[in-house]
Amino acid sequence: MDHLNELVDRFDIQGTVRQVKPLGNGLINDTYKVETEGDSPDYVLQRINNAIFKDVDLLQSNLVAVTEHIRAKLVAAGEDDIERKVLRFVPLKGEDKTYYFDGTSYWRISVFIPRAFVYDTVDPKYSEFAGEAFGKFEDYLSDIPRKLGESIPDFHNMELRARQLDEAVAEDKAGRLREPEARAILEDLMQYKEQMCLAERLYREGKLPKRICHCDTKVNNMMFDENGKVLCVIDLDTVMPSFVFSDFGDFLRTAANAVAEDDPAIEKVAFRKDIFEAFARGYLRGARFLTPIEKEHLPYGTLLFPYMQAVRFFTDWLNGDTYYKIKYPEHNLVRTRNQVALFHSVLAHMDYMQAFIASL
Ligand code: GN1
Ligand code: MG
Repeated sequence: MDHLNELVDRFDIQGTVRQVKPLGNGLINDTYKVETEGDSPDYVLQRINNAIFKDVDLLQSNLVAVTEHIRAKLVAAGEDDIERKVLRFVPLKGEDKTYYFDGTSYWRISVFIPRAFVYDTVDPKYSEFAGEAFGKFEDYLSDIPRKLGESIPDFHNMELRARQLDEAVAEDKAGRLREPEARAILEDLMQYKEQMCLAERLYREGKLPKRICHCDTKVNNMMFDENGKVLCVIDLDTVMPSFVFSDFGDFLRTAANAVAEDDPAIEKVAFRKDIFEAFARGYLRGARFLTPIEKEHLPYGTLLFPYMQAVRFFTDWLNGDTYYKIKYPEHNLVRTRNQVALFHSVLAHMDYMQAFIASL
């Protein structure tokens, strides 16, 4: 039996394993599909990226708390097909723990959701479904009794991201600030720093709440059924307390950009109003708990995420590419240019977005 099969055998799964094979193309964790014989469920085996998620115990106890809470809500609402609507993590044989440390890596297993589809881009119709599903996801978790930890501390804290940029600039480890373009990008970003750190200030003033958010609301972190209806929100590693802007803004950062986040053709970068309007409509239907200050600042949240991502990509560029996987030497610079362009496109839509949100 090879190592993967041995790992699977530690977990309390049903059925007999037929094969273990690579699944998907995630950038953070390594993922495998575990196929079993006959009618037993299949499973997903993952190696948890322990360099990014340093406290695996906290991470897994967040995931169990979140999925159990959502499952209880679905049961209470009398939903059918619940096993396809929320992930289930499998404990080790004879233990409550849902992860295994093999001396080098941390592993976990969840039940594979059959007949489900994942997409990388959305049209307005799917954007509205996604908005409602992410809004509902936060709504389900708005009364979770267990206090969740931050699986990546201060993950979406703009003040921290700005500080990390300041440090990268001070050190200029890769000598890249010599380039006039890098200095121009820096100057541009710095102009908006105070404005973009608004959420942390409102929080300190007691005006803005933190809630349990998904914090990685990409279109491809959601599964659809065979009829195009949202089944289930996945990729829950970053579920943690944050501002609702995390989920609203990060979705639109990827879905409402006319091109991919690393497309070098920055003249094609544009904020898509049709995707924004559909997503906002769905989200406001799902996120029934929103306070007026949260709703009013959704346009700010839409602007914040291209900004934060530009800062993060640029910081990594200055640091010599140590965080994000790159496919070619200038990848982080190309990503930065793209996100800066998106930021400016969103900025030009602030009044429009405010009017639209107020109309809902
Ligand atoms: C990372 O690997 P992926 O694409 O799920 C990052 C996100 C960034 C994103 C930018 C843990 O997510 O915050 O928005 O890259 N995740 C982490 O593409 O840092
Ligand atoms: Mg992901």
